[in-house]
Amino acid sequence: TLDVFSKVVSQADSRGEFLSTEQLDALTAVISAGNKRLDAVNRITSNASAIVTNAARSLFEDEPGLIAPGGNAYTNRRMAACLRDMEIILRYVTYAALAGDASVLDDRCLNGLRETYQALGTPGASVGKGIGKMKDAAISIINDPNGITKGDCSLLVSEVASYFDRAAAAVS
Ligand code: PEB
Repeated sequence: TLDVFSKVVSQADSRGEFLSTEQLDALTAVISAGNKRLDAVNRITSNASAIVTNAARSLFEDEPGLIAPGGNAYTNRRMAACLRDMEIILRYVTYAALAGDASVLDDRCLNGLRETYQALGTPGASVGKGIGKMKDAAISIINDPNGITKGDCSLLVSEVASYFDRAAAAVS
């Protein structure tokens, strides 16, 4: 299959014409949407450890039972597993955001995760809450106008939000 650039070339060539202004404008829009996407993914990626740590801290503040004796995140080993899980989920969300497609998130991260948590006695609803906190942090980082000309990112933001929602729904 041809990418959008090759497609436009082949359409113009079949008419024996130069590329039209409309075609060039449409390709400019493709690039600009891609730049927004890369910027958003880069922002999440370079803030990943802060996003994970702050979300976990806030989750444990809301649900102190998780880190008290008997809680699923009690002991350093389980705390480490919990932070790692949140990092894994955030990583797959960034993959989906880059690809513009949830299938890598579904197939390689979410598939069977609910059952894994049930088997481990890990409260899925709490994982879901942690994911929601990562979502809020990621969105405010994407929307931060600092250092860039602020454009309309609403479509991209709702797409990225949908990947977090999808992950939370898969375990809650
Ligand atoms: C999923 N998580 C855990 C395990 C697995 C996953 C497979 C068991 C094996 C292990 O401990 O490493 N692994 C993880 C994942 C992928 C993967 C997402 C995707 C590709 O391969 N406990 C809490 C919080 C929550 C938590 C609510 C937010 O109380 C997580 C963090 N996950 C948690 C904990 C464990 C775990 C394992 C605490 C350890 C549980 C235990 O060993 O008792």
